[in-house]
Amino acid sequence: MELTNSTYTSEDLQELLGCFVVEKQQFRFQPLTAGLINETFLVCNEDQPMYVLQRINHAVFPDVSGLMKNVSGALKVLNERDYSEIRLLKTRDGSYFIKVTSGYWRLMSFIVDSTTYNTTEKEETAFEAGRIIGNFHLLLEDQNLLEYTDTIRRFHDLSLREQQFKSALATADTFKLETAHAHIAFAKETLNTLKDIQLDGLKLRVCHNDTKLNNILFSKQTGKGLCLIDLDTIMKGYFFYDFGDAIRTVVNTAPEDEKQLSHICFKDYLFTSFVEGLASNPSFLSEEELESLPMGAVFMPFIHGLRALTDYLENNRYYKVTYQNQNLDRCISLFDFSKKALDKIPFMETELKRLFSASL
Ligand code: GN1
Ligand code: MG
Repeated sequence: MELTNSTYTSEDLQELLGCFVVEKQQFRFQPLTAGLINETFLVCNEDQPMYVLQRINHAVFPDVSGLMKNVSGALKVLNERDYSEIRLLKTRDGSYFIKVTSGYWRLMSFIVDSTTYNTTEKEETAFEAGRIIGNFHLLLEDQNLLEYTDTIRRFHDLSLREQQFKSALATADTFKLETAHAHIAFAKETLNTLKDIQLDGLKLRVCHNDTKLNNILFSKQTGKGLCLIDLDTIMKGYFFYDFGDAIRTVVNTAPEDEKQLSHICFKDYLFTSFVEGLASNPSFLSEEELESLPMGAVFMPFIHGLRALTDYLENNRYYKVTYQNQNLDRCISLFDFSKKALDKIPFMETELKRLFSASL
C-alpha cells in the first residue's frame, strides 16, 4: 500500500476518484504541499498528471457549496484565447464536489506542460504575471457581484485582523509574547498608521484575493502565463488587494518564510515588468484605483504578516507549518517586505503613471 501522506492512502484517493466522472484506471497520487490550507494531490496516469484532487478545508471555508458556485461561475467566463481553461469534473451525482467522512473533495483538470514558480528573477515571468492577472480581471469585469458569496467574510479587512490579533495577544503564553515582542510592537504601530487607508471609494470587483506568484500557471514550453489557480477566495474585493498580493511575491526573490532579512528585496526591474504586463491589457483600472496601488504593496504583506503573527501566538491553528516558529518567520519576513515596499512608494507611483499614462 503506497502512502500518499500521513492521512490518506492511495486506496482512499482511488475510491474518491471513483465518485467523479472519470475514466476508470489505476492512478498514482502525488501530494502537492505548497498550499497552507487545503490538501492537494496530483492525479497521474503513470507519469502524466491528469487531474488535481483537493480536499477543501471546511474549517476555513464553511460554505463549500457557495464557494464552488463562485468557482464554477468564474470559470465559465475564464476561458478565452489568451486564458487557459481549468475544468471542474462532475461527480456521478452531477455536483462539483463530494462530501464523504473525510470531508469535502473536488476534482479539476490539470493543464499539460504547466508549472508554477514560488519566486522569480526573470522579467518575462513578472511581465506574464501582470498580464494574466489583468486578463483575469478584464474577463470578470462584468460579473454580477451579487452572484458571488463571500467565502471568507472580511478576508482582507484590517480591522477584523486587528481584532483577531488583539484577542490572540490576550491569550498567548508569556514566552511567545516575549519572543515576538519587537514584531508585536511593529504591528501595533503600523496598525495605527494603516487604519486611515480609505478603500470605500474604490470599485468593488470579482477578485482572486490570493494572487501570489505560485497561484499562476505558466507554460513550461513558452514561459507564457496561462491562468490563475487556487480559486477558493474568488469573491468581491478591490484590485488593490490583488495587486499587493502579487507584488509581495513577484518583486521579492526570497520565499515567504525567509529568515535572512538581507535576502528580502524589492526588485525595481521586476516591478516595472509586472506593471508593463498589467498595462499590456486593454485598460480597466480607474485613476483612483491606480493611485491606490502603491499602498496595496505595503498593506498586503503587512496584513499577511499580522495573520501569521496571530497564528504564531495561537499555536499554529490556522496555517500549516513544517516547524514550530514558521509563522513567526513568515511574520518577520512579511513585515520586512512591507517596510521595504513603503520606501518604494515614490518609485511605484512614477512607474504606474509612466506605464499607464496612455489609459489615463
Ligand atoms: C493561504 O493555502 P494558500 O497558500 O493558497 C492563505 C492566503 C495566504 C497564503 C500565504 C484562505 O493560502 O491568504 O496568502 O496562505 N489563504 C487563506 O502563503 O487563508
Ligand atoms: Mg489560496
